[in-house]
Amino acid sequence: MSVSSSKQRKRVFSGVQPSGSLTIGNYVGALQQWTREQHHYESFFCVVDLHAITVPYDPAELRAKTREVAALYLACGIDPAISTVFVQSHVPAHSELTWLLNCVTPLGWLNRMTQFKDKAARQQADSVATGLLDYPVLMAADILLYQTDVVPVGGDQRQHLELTRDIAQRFNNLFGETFTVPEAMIPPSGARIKGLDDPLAKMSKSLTESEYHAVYLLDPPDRASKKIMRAVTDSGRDIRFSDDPEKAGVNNLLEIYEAFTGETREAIEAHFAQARGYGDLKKQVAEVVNAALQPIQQRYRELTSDGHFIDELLAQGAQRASLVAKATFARARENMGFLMPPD
Ligand code: ATP
Ligand code: LTN
Repeated sequence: MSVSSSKQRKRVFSGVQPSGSLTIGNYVGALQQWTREQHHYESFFCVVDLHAITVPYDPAELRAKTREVAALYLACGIDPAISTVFVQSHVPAHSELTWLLNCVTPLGWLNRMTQFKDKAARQQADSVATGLLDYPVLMAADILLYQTDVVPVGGDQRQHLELTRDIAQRFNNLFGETFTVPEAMIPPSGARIKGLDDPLAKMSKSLTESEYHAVYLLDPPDRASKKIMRAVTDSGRDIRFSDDPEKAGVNNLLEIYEAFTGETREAIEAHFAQARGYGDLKKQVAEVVNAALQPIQQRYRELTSDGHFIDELLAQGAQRASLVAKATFARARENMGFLMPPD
């Protein structure tokens, strides 16, 4: 595959933080879309390690999860022959462009971000890192460096995408046409899978201690089933898609079923009209989830059995990504009035 700094096709860019083990929420919101869209766009899939250090973390865990997340991209179907897979910190232009964008981003725009407010509220006020507030500017740099057209993400990232567009437009107005203004691509259903233990909260890979919150992509089938069988529902029997917060648990299970089977909502409701209560629904959700996870886990084991394969792949990915990122960064720097550095 050839990658050049000028665009032959429309581009996709997206990333996941190595801040924990990937969940079925990450799969539905991100990876499922990526594996489909890589055939239509020139694609860059990044393990965003610089984002994962914006909250307290353990260095050994970061190292292990960075490799694990990269291997899971491939295990879920990202094809390195057609897509570029790399680690954010391997391409220094991500950090460098962030500084330039910081200087065109009004502080008020960052103070409004709900993810910042949520994550900051979980920590002691005097230990919240400046990087947590600045997180969306780093994300904008990720996306804009690749002249990205489309960003496939879950519904929780909509606000960050709007901010990226605002930053790109402001930069282009101030300094001349420099960045493509990207669009978000959010799946119509499953945009926000909820916690199994708390169906009003987003399923997250790092924000809970509860064993029954999330199904992880590497969970063995009995563990995944146990979590799904214990999912919080309500005291009724009606198995239908619904916006009623009382029915959020059943709705979440149905959305998971929908995302993993690709069936229509009408077909799913008709299918479960005969079910004997929520136990039956849960059993069938567990079956479709495990059927999808098994081949992913098998490929993951194969990919990680050779200790160097993933590192080599990431080294190649960083080279390809750097070609594009360097060209955009040079243009941004020049348009902002910096002297080109001596060779
Ligand atoms: P963390 O809990 O560490 O903040 P996270 O689980 O929310 O992380 P991210 O790395 O922030 O995961 O997100 C990676 C991608 O997965 C993003 O596109 C995000 O929108 C998507 N995603 C994360 N959780 C969900 C979810 N529950 N439902 C749908 N998409 C999700
Ligand atoms: N903030 C994103 C992760 C992320 C990302 C990106 C997603 C960082 N940089 C660039 C798409 C494009 C999240 O999902 N929490």
